[in-house]
Amino acid sequence: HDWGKLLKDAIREDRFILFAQPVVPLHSARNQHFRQYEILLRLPFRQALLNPGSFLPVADRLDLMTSIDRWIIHKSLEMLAGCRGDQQTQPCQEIRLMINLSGQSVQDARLFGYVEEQLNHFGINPGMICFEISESVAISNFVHAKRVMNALHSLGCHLVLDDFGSGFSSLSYLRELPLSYLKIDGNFVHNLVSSPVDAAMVKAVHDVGQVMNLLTIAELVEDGETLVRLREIGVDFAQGYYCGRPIPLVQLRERMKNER
Ligand code: G
Ligand code: G
Ligand code: MN
Ligand code: NA
Repeated sequence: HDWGKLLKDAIREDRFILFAQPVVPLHSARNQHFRQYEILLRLPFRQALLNPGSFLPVADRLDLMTSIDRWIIHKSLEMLAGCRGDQQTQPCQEIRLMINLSGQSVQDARLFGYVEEQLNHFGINPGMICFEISESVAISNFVHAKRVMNALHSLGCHLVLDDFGSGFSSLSYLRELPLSYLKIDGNFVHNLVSSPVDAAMVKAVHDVGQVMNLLTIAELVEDGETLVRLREIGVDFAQGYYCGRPIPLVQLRERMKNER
């Protein structure tokens, strides 16, 4: 199959579908009305929905990632604007959308201008947007990553270092990035209950986050026992099938509209 053509057509013809997965607080009553969702990309193909793992590597090789990330940013902000209803007030103030940025977007000098323009166009408070950049992307393009993260932070957007721990080489660069959250790599979370080494890793990452005043998120939480352990460790947020499956973004928008 011609994946290049499929992906280019999908961008041009709006054929991707966005899902949203809740990132839920593990402790605080203070965050009860504040809801966060990670935006996840899916591609319809022959009556199925493909996950990013099966098509993003191709998109990356074909230099399509900046287009795809921009499409996701546009659609996510459009969705927030769409649940504003008739009022001219900020839409759904209590929501935050977490949007993944690829390595190509991190190196895109015009990404910042695009984000600023889209926020203005839709009248969205930048604090409602949080960009996720994976640790491996941030380390391998540190100069670019630092520049783009500082620029997005200066706009008022939040930042997550995603998959943190997978490239646990040095912690010193953490001090140089304007982060709000660390997302603990799911590979450690997944075996938290059965593996003392993985449990120690999760605790170590959380402790680093706490000392640096960063909120921590554990991903890939698939059972209640893991959730209990995460709460004991003190991790701030959890994400995974046990806490909530990804749902289509349009479904989330309807839910939010009805709650207004
Ligand atoms: O949804 P899934 O678990 O299959 O995603 C696999 C990986 O693809 C994720 O870990 C994430 O890094 C990446 N990914 C998912 N959605 C997006 C997206 O909207 N944009 C980018 N750039 N990457 C994404
Ligand atoms: O970019 P990133 O690694 O953050 O994306 C996380 C991916 O993990 C999402 O694409 C989502 O589809 C997937 N995911 C979310 N929760 C679970 C889970 O509990 N188990 C598994 N196996 N995958 C999950
Ligand atoms: Mn992510
Ligand atoms: Na992740």
